[in-house]
Amino acid sequence: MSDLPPNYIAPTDDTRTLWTGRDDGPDAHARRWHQAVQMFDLRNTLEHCFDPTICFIGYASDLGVRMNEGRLGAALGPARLRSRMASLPCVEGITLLDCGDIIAADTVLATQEALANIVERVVRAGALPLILGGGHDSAFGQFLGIARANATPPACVNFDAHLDLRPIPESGPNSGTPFTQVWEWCKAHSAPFRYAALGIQRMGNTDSLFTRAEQAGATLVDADGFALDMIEVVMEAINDAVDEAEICLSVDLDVFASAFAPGVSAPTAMGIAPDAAFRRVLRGMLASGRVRAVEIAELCPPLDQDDRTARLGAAIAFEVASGFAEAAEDEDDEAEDSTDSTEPREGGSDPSAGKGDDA
Ligand SMILES: [Mn+2]
Repeated sequence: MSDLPPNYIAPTDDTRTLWTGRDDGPDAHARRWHQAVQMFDLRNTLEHCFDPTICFIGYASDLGVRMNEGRLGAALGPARLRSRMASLPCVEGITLLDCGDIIAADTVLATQEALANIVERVVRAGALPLILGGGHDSAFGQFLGIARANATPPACVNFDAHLDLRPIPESGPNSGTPFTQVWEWCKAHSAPFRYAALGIQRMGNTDSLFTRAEQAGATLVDADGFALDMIEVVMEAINDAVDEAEICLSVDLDVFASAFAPGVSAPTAMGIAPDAAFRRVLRGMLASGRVRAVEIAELCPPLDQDDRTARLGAAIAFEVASGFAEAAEDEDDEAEDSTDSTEPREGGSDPSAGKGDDA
Protein backbone atom coordinates (compact mmCIF):
# COMPACT_ATOMS: atom_id res chain seq x y z
CA MET A 1 0.00 0.00 0.00
CA SER A 2 1.35 3.40 -0.96
CA ASP A 3 1.97 6.22 1.50
CA LEU A 4 -0.84 8.43 2.68
CA PRO A 5 -1.36 11.42 0.37
CA PRO A 6 -0.10 14.79 1.69
CA ASN A 7 -3.60 16.29 1.37
CA TYR A 8 -5.07 13.74 3.77
CA ILE A 9 -6.07 15.50 7.02
CA ALA A 10 -6.59 13.22 10.01
CA PRO A 11 -9.52 14.08 12.30
CA THR A 12 -8.71 17.03 14.56
CA ASP A 13 -10.32 18.36 17.74
CA ASP A 14 -12.43 20.53 15.43
CA THR A 15 -13.63 17.43 13.59
CA ARG A 16 -14.63 15.86 16.91
CA THR A 17 -16.47 19.05 17.90
CA LEU A 18 -18.64 18.86 14.79
CA TRP A 19 -20.10 15.65 16.22
CA THR A 20 -22.13 17.37 18.92
CA GLY A 21 -25.82 16.86 19.57
CA ARG A 22 -28.63 15.79 21.80
CA ASP A 23 -27.63 13.44 24.59
CA ASP A 24 -30.29 11.10 26.01
CA GLY A 25 -27.80 9.22 28.18
CA PRO A 26 -25.48 6.28 27.63
CA ASP A 27 -28.16 3.58 27.28
CA ALA A 28 -27.33 1.63 24.11
CA HIS A 29 -30.83 2.13 22.75
CA ALA A 30 -30.79 5.87 23.42
CA ARG A 31 -27.43 6.65 21.88
CA ARG A 32 -26.84 8.92 18.92
CA TRP A 33 -24.11 9.00 16.32
CA HIS A 34 -22.04 11.65 18.10
CA GLN A 35 -21.81 9.33 21.10
CA ALA A 36 -20.80 6.33 19.01
CA VAL A 37 -18.52 7.72 16.32
CA GLN A 38 -14.79 7.28 16.88
CA MET A 39 -12.12 9.46 15.34
CA PHE A 40 -9.67 7.32 13.39
CA ASP A 41 -6.35 8.63 12.12
CA LEU A 42 -5.42 6.62 9.05
CA ARG A 43 -1.72 7.16 9.78
CA ASN A 44 -2.43 4.20 12.05
CA THR A 45 -3.19 0.92 10.35
CA LEU A 46 -6.87 0.20 10.03
CA GLU A 47 -7.09 -3.43 11.10
CA HIS A 48 -9.64 -5.70 9.45
CA CYS A 49 -13.17 -4.73 10.52
CA PHE A 50 -15.07 -7.87 11.45
CA ASP A 51 -18.20 -5.94 12.44
CA PRO A 52 -20.07 -3.88 9.83
CA THR A 53 -18.16 -0.59 9.88
CA ILE A 54 -18.78 2.72 8.13
CA CYS A 55 -15.79 4.98 7.60
CA PHE A 56 -16.63 8.62 6.94
CA ILE A 57 -14.20 10.35 4.60
CA GLY A 58 -14.68 14.04 3.90
CA TYR A 59 -13.97 15.18 0.34
CA ALA A 60 -13.50 18.79 1.38
CA SER A 61 -12.81 20.14 -2.09
CA ASP A 62 -14.68 22.31 -4.55
CA LEU A 63 -11.73 22.59 -6.91
CA GLY A 64 -13.63 20.43 -9.43
CA VAL A 65 -16.65 22.72 -9.12
CA ARG A 66 -14.40 25.73 -9.74
CA MET A 67 -12.90 24.05 -12.83
CA ASN A 68 -16.49 23.38 -13.95
CA GLU A 69 -17.34 27.07 -13.50
CA GLY A 70 -19.92 26.21 -10.83
CA ARG A 71 -20.80 28.06 -7.65
CA LEU A 72 -18.29 27.46 -4.88
CA GLY A 73 -18.79 26.25 -1.32
CA ALA A 74 -18.84 22.43 -1.53
CA ALA A 75 -15.49 22.28 0.29
CA LEU A 76 -17.54 23.06 3.42
CA GLY A 77 -19.94 20.17 2.73
CA PRO A 78 -18.25 17.46 4.83
CA ALA A 79 -18.18 19.55 8.03
CA ARG A 80 -21.85 20.46 7.62
CA LEU A 81 -22.85 16.85 7.02
CA ARG A 82 -21.00 15.75 10.16
CA SER A 83 -22.91 18.34 12.22
CA ARG A 84 -26.23 17.23 10.81
CA MET A 85 -25.49 13.51 11.25
CA ALA A 86 -24.46 13.98 14.88
CA SER A 87 -27.91 13.55 16.41
CA LEU A 88 -29.04 10.61 14.28
CA PRO A 89 -30.04 7.61 16.39
CA CYS A 90 -27.54 4.74 16.42
CA VAL A 91 -28.14 1.83 14.09
CA GLU A 92 -27.65 -1.43 15.95
CA GLY A 93 -24.59 -3.41 14.99
CA ILE A 94 -22.87 -0.64 13.03
CA THR A 95 -19.48 0.79 14.02
CA LEU A 96 -18.85 4.40 12.94
CA LEU A 97 -15.36 5.76 12.29
CA ASP A 98 -14.58 9.29 11.18
CA CYS A 99 -11.36 9.01 9.20
CA GLY A 100 -10.91 12.72 8.47
CA ASP A 101 -10.73 14.59 5.17
CA ILE A 102 -9.14 14.89 1.78
CA ILE A 103 -8.59 18.53 0.93
CA ALA A 104 -7.93 19.93 -2.53
CA ALA A 105 -4.51 19.17 -3.99
CA ASP A 106 -2.99 21.20 -6.83
CA THR A 107 -5.18 19.48 -9.40
CA VAL A 108 -8.52 17.69 -9.47
CA LEU A 109 -6.79 14.50 -10.57
CA ALA A 110 -4.37 14.60 -7.63
CA THR A 111 -7.33 15.19 -5.30
CA GLN A 112 -9.16 12.23 -6.79
CA GLU A 113 -6.02 10.08 -6.48
CA ALA A 114 -5.80 10.99 -2.80
CA LEU A 115 -9.40 9.94 -2.26
CA ALA A 116 -8.76 6.70 -4.15
CA ASN A 117 -5.83 5.96 -1.81
CA ILE A 118 -8.07 6.35 1.27
CA VAL A 119 -11.01 4.44 -0.24
CA GLU A 120 -8.70 1.56 -1.16
CA ARG A 121 -7.41 1.34 2.43
CA VAL A 122 -10.90 1.31 3.88
CA VAL A 123 -12.26 -1.23 1.39
CA ARG A 124 -9.26 -3.52 1.94
CA ALA A 125 -10.00 -3.38 5.67
CA GLY A 126 -13.53 -4.63 4.96
CA ALA A 127 -15.31 -1.40 5.89
CA LEU A 128 -17.72 0.75 3.89
CA PRO A 129 -16.39 4.17 2.88
CA LEU A 130 -19.07 6.85 3.14
CA ILE A 131 -17.67 9.85 1.31
CA LEU A 132 -18.98 13.24 2.37
CA GLY A 133 -18.79 15.76 -0.48
CA GLY A 134 -17.62 17.91 -1.82
CA GLY A 135 -17.52 18.34 -5.59
CA HIS A 136 -18.77 15.36 -7.53
CA ASP A 137 -15.35 14.78 -9.06
CA SER A 138 -15.05 12.54 -5.98
CA ALA A 139 -16.87 9.83 -7.99
CA PHE A 140 -13.73 8.96 -9.98
CA GLY A 141 -11.68 8.72 -6.78
CA GLN A 142 -14.28 6.44 -5.28
CA PHE A 143 -14.31 4.21 -8.37
CA LEU A 144 -10.53 4.08 -8.55
CA GLY A 145 -10.19 3.13 -4.89
CA ILE A 146 -12.58 0.20 -5.24
CA ALA A 147 -11.12 -0.88 -8.58
CA ARG A 148 -7.69 -1.09 -6.94
CA ALA A 149 -8.92 -2.87 -3.83
CA ASN A 150 -10.87 -5.53 -5.75
CA ALA A 151 -10.01 -7.82 -8.58
CA THR A 152 -12.71 -6.42 -10.87
CA PRO A 153 -13.80 -2.81 -11.34
CA PRO A 154 -17.19 -1.89 -9.89
CA ALA A 155 -20.32 -0.63 -11.60
CA CYS A 156 -21.25 3.01 -10.98
CA VAL A 157 -24.78 3.82 -9.92
CA ASN A 158 -25.36 7.55 -9.76
CA PHE A 159 -28.41 9.47 -8.56
CA ASP A 160 -27.91 12.76 -10.38
CA ALA A 161 -29.73 15.35 -12.46
CA HIS A 162 -26.68 15.35 -14.71
CA LEU A 163 -24.90 12.64 -16.66
CA ASP A 164 -21.45 13.91 -15.60
CA LEU A 165 -20.13 12.45 -18.84
CA ARG A 166 -18.77 15.61 -20.40
CA PRO A 167 -15.62 15.40 -22.50
CA ILE A 168 -12.58 16.24 -20.38
CA PRO A 169 -11.45 19.76 -21.32
CA GLU A 170 -7.87 20.83 -21.80
CA SER A 171 -7.90 22.31 -18.30
CA GLY A 172 -8.35 18.77 -16.94
CA PRO A 173 -11.14 16.86 -15.21
CA ASN A 174 -13.81 18.70 -13.20
CA SER A 175 -17.00 18.00 -11.27
CA GLY A 176 -18.86 17.40 -14.57
CA THR A 177 -16.51 14.73 -15.93
CA PRO A 178 -16.04 11.96 -13.32
CA PHE A 179 -17.88 9.27 -15.27
CA THR A 180 -16.00 10.19 -18.45
CA GLN A 181 -12.87 9.45 -16.42
CA VAL A 182 -14.34 6.11 -15.34
CA TRP A 183 -15.31 5.34 -18.95
CA GLU A 184 -11.80 6.13 -20.18
CA TRP A 185 -10.24 4.12 -17.36
CA CYS A 186 -12.41 1.15 -18.37
CA LYS A 187 -11.37 1.50 -22.02
CA ALA A 188 -7.70 1.67 -21.02
CA HIS A 189 -8.10 -1.46 -18.85
CA SER A 190 -10.30 -3.36 -21.34
CA ALA A 191 -12.99 -3.49 -18.66
CA PRO A 192 -16.72 -3.06 -19.23
CA PHE A 193 -18.03 0.42 -18.38
CA ARG A 194 -21.09 -0.19 -16.24
CA TYR A 195 -22.96 3.00 -15.50
CA ALA A 196 -26.54 3.66 -14.41
CA ALA A 197 -27.58 7.29 -14.03
CA LEU A 198 -30.81 7.77 -12.12
CA GLY A 199 -33.01 10.85 -11.90
CA ILE A 200 -31.54 12.39 -15.04
CA GLN A 201 -33.10 15.67 -16.20
CA ARG A 202 -33.83 16.19 -19.89
CA MET A 203 -33.20 19.90 -19.44
CA GLY A 204 -30.03 19.33 -17.44
CA ASN A 205 -28.09 17.75 -20.29
CA THR A 206 -27.55 18.60 -23.96
CA ASP A 207 -28.38 16.28 -26.85
CA SER A 208 -24.70 15.58 -27.39
CA LEU A 209 -24.39 14.39 -23.78
CA PHE A 210 -27.27 11.97 -24.29
CA THR A 211 -25.51 10.75 -27.44
CA ARG A 212 -22.33 10.20 -25.42
CA ALA A 213 -24.32 8.29 -22.80
CA GLU A 214 -25.64 6.05 -25.55
CA GLN A 215 -22.17 5.50 -26.98
CA ALA A 216 -20.96 4.64 -23.49
CA GLY A 217 -23.74 2.07 -23.09
CA ALA A 218 -25.05 3.87 -20.00
CA THR A 219 -28.42 3.02 -18.50
CA LEU A 220 -30.52 6.11 -17.88
CA VAL A 221 -33.58 6.48 -15.69
CA ASP A 222 -35.11 9.91 -15.92
CA ALA A 223 -36.80 11.67 -13.03
CA ASP A 224 -40.21 10.23 -14.03
CA GLY A 225 -38.89 6.76 -13.18
CA PHE A 226 -39.13 7.67 -9.50
CA ALA A 227 -42.76 6.70 -9.02
CA LEU A 228 -43.96 3.79 -6.92
CA ASP A 229 -45.44 1.93 -9.90
CA MET A 230 -42.08 2.11 -11.67
CA ILE A 231 -39.87 0.62 -8.95
CA GLU A 232 -39.70 -2.88 -10.38
CA VAL A 233 -38.85 -1.65 -13.86
CA VAL A 234 -36.20 0.66 -12.45
CA MET A 235 -34.67 -2.06 -10.25
CA GLU A 236 -34.53 -4.37 -13.24
CA ALA A 237 -32.80 -1.73 -15.33
CA ILE A 238 -30.26 -1.18 -12.55
CA ASN A 239 -29.68 -4.93 -12.18
CA ASP A 240 -29.01 -5.23 -15.90
CA ALA A 241 -26.60 -2.30 -15.83
CA VAL A 242 -24.75 -3.57 -12.75
CA ASP A 243 -24.52 -7.10 -14.16
CA GLU A 244 -23.49 -8.74 -10.87
CA ALA A 245 -20.57 -6.38 -10.35
CA GLU A 246 -19.90 -4.60 -7.11
CA ILE A 247 -21.36 -1.14 -6.85
CA CYS A 248 -19.98 2.28 -6.12
CA LEU A 249 -22.94 4.45 -5.33
CA SER A 250 -23.21 8.21 -5.79
CA VAL A 251 -25.93 10.46 -4.56
CA ASP A 252 -25.43 13.91 -6.08
CA LEU A 253 -27.81 16.03 -4.03
CA ASP A 254 -28.81 18.01 -7.12
CA VAL A 255 -30.88 15.00 -8.19
CA PHE A 256 -33.51 16.33 -5.78
CA ALA A 257 -35.84 19.21 -6.56
CA SER A 258 -34.49 22.55 -5.39
CA ALA A 259 -37.41 22.72 -2.95
CA PHE A 260 -35.69 19.85 -1.09
CA ALA A 261 -32.09 20.59 -2.02
CA PRO A 262 -31.38 24.29 -2.53
CA GLY A 263 -27.83 23.97 -1.19
CA VAL A 264 -26.07 22.70 -4.31
CA SER A 265 -24.04 24.36 -7.03
CA ALA A 266 -26.63 23.61 -9.73
CA PRO A 267 -30.17 23.35 -8.27
CA THR A 268 -32.83 21.38 -10.15
CA ALA A 269 -36.32 22.89 -10.33
CA MET A 270 -38.11 19.65 -11.27
CA GLY A 271 -35.83 17.16 -9.57
CA ILE A 272 -37.03 14.03 -7.78
CA ALA A 273 -38.47 13.97 -4.26
CA PRO A 274 -36.74 12.12 -1.41
CA ASP A 275 -39.89 10.03 -1.11
CA ALA A 276 -40.77 6.35 -0.82
CA ALA A 277 -39.92 5.68 -4.47
CA PHE A 278 -36.40 7.06 -4.06
CA ARG A 279 -35.91 5.26 -0.75
CA ARG A 280 -37.01 1.93 -2.17
CA VAL A 281 -34.54 2.15 -5.01
CA LEU A 282 -31.78 3.13 -2.57
CA ARG A 283 -32.70 0.34 -0.13
CA GLY A 284 -32.99 -2.16 -2.94
CA MET A 285 -29.41 -1.49 -3.91
CA LEU A 286 -28.14 -1.67 -0.33
CA ALA A 287 -30.05 -4.92 0.19
CA SER A 288 -28.09 -6.48 -2.67
CA GLY A 289 -25.04 -6.54 -0.40
CA ARG A 290 -22.92 -5.39 -3.36
CA VAL A 291 -22.50 -1.73 -2.50
CA ARG A 292 -18.80 -1.24 -1.68
CA ALA A 293 -18.78 2.53 -1.16
CA VAL A 294 -21.23 5.41 -1.07
CA GLU A 295 -20.81 9.13 -1.61
CA ILE A 296 -23.12 12.01 -0.82
CA ALA A 297 -21.91 14.75 -3.12
CA GLU A 298 -22.25 18.43 -3.94
CA LEU A 299 -23.52 19.80 -0.62
CA CYS A 300 -22.81 23.54 -0.77
CA PRO A 301 -23.54 24.99 2.70
CA PRO A 302 -23.27 28.70 1.74
CA LEU A 303 -26.19 28.21 -0.68
CA ASP A 304 -28.27 26.11 1.71
CA GLN A 305 -31.42 27.29 3.48
CA ASP A 306 -31.83 26.39 7.15
CA ASP A 307 -29.55 23.39 6.53
CA ARG A 308 -32.31 21.78 4.48
CA THR A 309 -29.93 20.13 2.03
CA ALA A 310 -27.48 19.15 4.76
CA ARG A 311 -30.31 17.49 6.71
CA LEU A 312 -31.36 15.64 3.60
CA GLY A 313 -27.79 14.44 3.10
CA ALA A 314 -27.70 13.28 6.72
CA ALA A 315 -31.02 11.45 6.26
CA ILE A 316 -29.53 9.62 3.29
CA ALA A 317 -26.52 8.67 5.42
CA PHE A 318 -28.97 7.21 7.93
CA GLU A 319 -30.70 5.21 5.17
CA VAL A 320 -27.31 3.93 4.08
CA ALA A 321 -26.38 2.86 7.63
CA SER A 322 -29.75 1.12 8.12
CA GLY A 323 -29.59 -0.62 4.75
CA PHE A 324 -25.99 -1.66 5.35
CA ALA A 325 -26.94 -3.13 8.74
CA GLU A 326 -29.80 -5.11 7.21
CA ALA A 327 -27.65 -6.41 4.38
CA ALA A 328 -24.98 -7.48 6.90
CA GLU A 329 -27.63 -9.26 8.96
CA ASP A 330 -28.93 -11.06 5.87
CA GLU A 331 -25.39 -12.20 5.11
CA ASP A 332 -25.05 -13.54 8.66
CA ASP A 333 -28.38 -15.33 8.30
CA GLU A 334 -27.22 -16.88 5.05
CA ALA A 335 -24.02 -18.04 6.68
CA GLU A 336 -26.07 -19.61 9.47
CA ASP A 337 -28.54 -21.08 6.99
CA SER A 338 -25.73 -22.88 5.23
CA THR A 339 -24.89 -24.72 8.46
CA ASP A 340 -28.47 -25.09 9.72
CA SER A 341 -31.11 -24.74 7.04
CA THR A 342 -34.15 -25.67 9.13
CA GLU A 343 -34.95 -22.04 9.98
CA PRO A 344 -36.81 -20.03 7.37
CA ARG A 345 -34.95 -16.91 6.26
CA GLU A 346 -36.20 -13.77 7.90
CA GLY A 347 -37.33 -10.90 5.75
CA GLY A 348 -36.49 -7.30 6.60
CA SER A 349 -39.05 -4.89 8.03
CA ASP A 350 -39.19 -3.11 4.69
CA PRO A 351 -41.39 -5.05 2.24
CA SER A 352 -39.33 -3.76 -0.67
CA ALA A 353 -36.03 -4.88 0.78
CA GLY A 354 -36.12 -8.28 -0.88
CA LYS A 355 -36.67 -6.85 -4.36
CA GLY A 356 -33.13 -5.74 -4.72
CA ASP A 357 -31.64 -9.09 -3.74
CA ASP A 358 -30.11 -9.48 -7.14
CA ALA A 359 -29.41 -5.81 -7.77
MN1 LIG B 1 -23.08 15.15 -10.48
